[in-house]
Amino acid sequence: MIPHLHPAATALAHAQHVVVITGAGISAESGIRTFRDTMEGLWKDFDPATLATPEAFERDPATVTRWYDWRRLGCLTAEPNPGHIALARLERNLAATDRHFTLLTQNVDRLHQKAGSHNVIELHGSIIQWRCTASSRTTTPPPEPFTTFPPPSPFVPSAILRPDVVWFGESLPESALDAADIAMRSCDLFCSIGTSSVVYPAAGFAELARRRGASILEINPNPTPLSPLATWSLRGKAGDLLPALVDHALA
Ligand code: BV8
Repeated sequence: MIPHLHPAATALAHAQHVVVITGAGISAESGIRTFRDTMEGLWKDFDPATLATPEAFERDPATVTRWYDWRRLGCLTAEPNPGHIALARLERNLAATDRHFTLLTQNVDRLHQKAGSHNVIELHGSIIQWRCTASSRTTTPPPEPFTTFPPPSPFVPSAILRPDVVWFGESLPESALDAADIAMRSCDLFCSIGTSSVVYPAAGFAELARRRGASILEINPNPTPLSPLATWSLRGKAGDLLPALVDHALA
């Protein structure tokens, strides 16, 4: 028993609607670098915040699609870790006891779905899916590298494909925002896991939950701007703390 988990585990055991938001940190233990980790290797001279923009894509679609294809292939071969698996277990248990669970993710790697999570709202889209720049039709490319950059669209001869993610300066999908809004209305426990809590509007959900009187649990090895506002801010890795927390909550 990890004593400092106890009050958070009790809250998890009694919550009626748990809303979880995850960031790149929950996928770190699956070998996927976080968004603000220093870039290394091929991409060490690039800054994700500038590459993840429509302007960069406009200026240099070959480099941007090469970077996303490299990340896409890493996501396809990555496996969910105990943190992802604990959240899928928690969702199953809450559903079985007539309670609610909503998973908001900023991640584009689809590891939550691979771990068995069902009610997943992808706030920033998915790198596994790509979109035609002319028709906006989407396709899931096969699990091998593109052969030309930027990749041609299979739908419109003159168009190209882009990753179906939300770039900086782009709006989040209306459907995702609407689903998140509905979940936040009845949320009584909000868990922020593995995110630096600096990107909006995603980082605003924790503040909204707090204003509405929900308890806030944060799991992160490092402090974030959310930490001083959280009811409990647990310093540690998602892959270590989440399984222990869910074990105690479901015991
Ligand atoms: C928009 C997809 C408006 C692509 C990403 C206020 C309101 C609205 C917008 C803004 C605003 N203020 C500023 C903005 C603009 C901007 C923004 O927020 N900028 C920030 C930097 C200030 N927001 C936007 O542009 C958004 N769009 O609002 O549009 C609009 C309105 C009208 C019309 C047009 C437009 C769009 C934002 C989405 C951008 N896309 N990703 C891709 O993946 O390439 S964001 C990017 O940051 C990531 O992908 C991720 O989704 C997001 C957050 O990062 P984290 O997931 O937190 O990752 P990070 O590396 O930062 O942190 C990892 C954490 O894990 C760390 O804390 C670490 O300690 C922890 N950790 C490490 N190991 C572990 C761990 N935790 C647990 N366990 C471990 N083992």
